[in-house]
Amino acid sequence: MSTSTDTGTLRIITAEDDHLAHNYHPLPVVISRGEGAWVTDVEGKRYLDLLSAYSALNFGHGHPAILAAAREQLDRLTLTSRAYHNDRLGPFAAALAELCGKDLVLPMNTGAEAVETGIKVARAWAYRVKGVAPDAAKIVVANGNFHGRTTTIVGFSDDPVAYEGFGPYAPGFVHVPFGDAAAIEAAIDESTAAVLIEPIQGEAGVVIPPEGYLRAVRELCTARGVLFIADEIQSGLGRVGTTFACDREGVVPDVYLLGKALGGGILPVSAVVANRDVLGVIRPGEHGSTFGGNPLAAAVGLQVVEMLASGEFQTRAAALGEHLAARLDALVGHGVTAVRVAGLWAGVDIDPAVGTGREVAERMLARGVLVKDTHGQTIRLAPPLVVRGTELDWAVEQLRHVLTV
Ligand code: IF1
Repeated sequence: MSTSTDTGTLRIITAEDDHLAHNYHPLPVVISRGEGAWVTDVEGKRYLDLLSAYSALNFGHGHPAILAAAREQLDRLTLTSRAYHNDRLGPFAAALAELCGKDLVLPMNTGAEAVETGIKVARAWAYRVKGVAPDAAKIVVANGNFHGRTTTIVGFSDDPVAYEGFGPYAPGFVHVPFGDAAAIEAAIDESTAAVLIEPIQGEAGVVIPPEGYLRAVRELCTARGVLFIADEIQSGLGRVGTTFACDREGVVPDVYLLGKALGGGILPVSAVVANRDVLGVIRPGEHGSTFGGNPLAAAVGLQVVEMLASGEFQTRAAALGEHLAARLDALVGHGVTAVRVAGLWAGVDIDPAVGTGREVAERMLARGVLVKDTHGQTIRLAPPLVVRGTELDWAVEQLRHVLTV
């Protein structure tokens, strides 16, 4: 970040105040270009991007194969609405269904739309297949969850910053502690439609459940006739060293909620993926969106799925994640109180004696590294999966420095 008073950075940030709602508190940097794991600001300063737009940039800024797919489609056809077929959606749906080992795909745009769609599908399945009494379906959710920003979703958040002032809230959600399968077992009853969890909680600070938790949830849902819905919008698509975070325990949920990186870092692409006995409950005209399944999204999404099919990004994330974990672990007791790492995804808890997560993020910004704080003392690291080991080493070295100021 430049320190001069009349720089492009400060002028642009100041000008934003005239016309931009204050629903964020961004770090004081104005990014203008991106390539791979690096971005450049309006002053020409380069930063290593360790946020990847919250894992929407798993393949880095401007991945050539994804850009090529987007450019080719931009010149052909970008939008038809689902009032008609287009020649890109079918191949995308087939490839994504195969990646997930499922029958059907319902394409949407944002992650929150995928979550809302998952809630509607679970409720419709409960009434039309399971036989739950009308309007009585309940969904078990975890404390510390983050599933998006719609009023329904924030209504089952336990973070006051997310829900306060946005009531009244949709009923039908039951809260349990994250990582406690016995609590889920106790919460399930005859009106339970589904269990909706992030396999690893992102916004909570990369909170990894105890080994065996996902298997226990899978077994419980199977035994009790309840849908296991995995929100893999942030944890999925290579981030944790496997295609999905559920793969870490060899677990297949009934429903995958996908988003973020599915759009290749170019445009919003999300999807709900499940077998026909679940997604088949949705009838024509009951759900959709103007842009859901548009040809441009499908072309980009197909390219992303093809890139994941080989497993190279997952293998890379797993190997580099071990590399990163070893270096972050060495910081524990030296300004860091705890580290959690899954693939190329880390939550680092900062010792309050050093400062807050935001203060560390600001110091890292000054040293050319973009990280994001979450919930006070934690910073989250999520580099693009194309990052190099030497770049991770350099970034951790910058962190070591800012922890000792
Ligand atoms: C913001 C948080 C992360 C998600 C999971 C659904 C969604 C998200 C597991 C909704 C979105 C984003 C939203 C973005 C910041 C970021 C975020 F800090 F908000 F909580 F990553 F942790 N499920 N997460 O992580 O997807 O509708 O945004 O496409 O709202 O500031 P979306």
